[in-house]
Amino acid sequence: MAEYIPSRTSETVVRERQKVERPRRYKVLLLNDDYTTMEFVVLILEEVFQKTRDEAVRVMLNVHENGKGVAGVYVKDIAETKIAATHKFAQEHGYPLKCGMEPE
Ligand code: TYC
Repeated sequence: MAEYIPSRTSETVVRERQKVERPRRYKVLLLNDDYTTMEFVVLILEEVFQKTRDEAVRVMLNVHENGKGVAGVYVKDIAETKIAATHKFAQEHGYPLKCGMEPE
């Protein structure tokens, strides 16, 4: 939107107002599988997604029962970093745990 600002002289200064948009956010979705232990998923939710133990157990059980669930909502870079950390941590411990992301 153009904003007309009278200057001290007789000219008129036109300043383009920048549109400041909230960065798009992404849901990080945790996927269920038959091999990763419940305790390990809870640990991931505590360590990577900064959940309390109660929240972590609730999210893990939701994923276990429904096949997938939201571990957290973040801007793109952070979501990607958390997914990479989850996959690395799981792989290092021999678990097939997977997660992905989708726009909020
Ligand atoms: N279904 C797993 C089990 O019974 C537990 C689990 C929960 C695995 C959530 C992955 O994202 C997951 N051991």
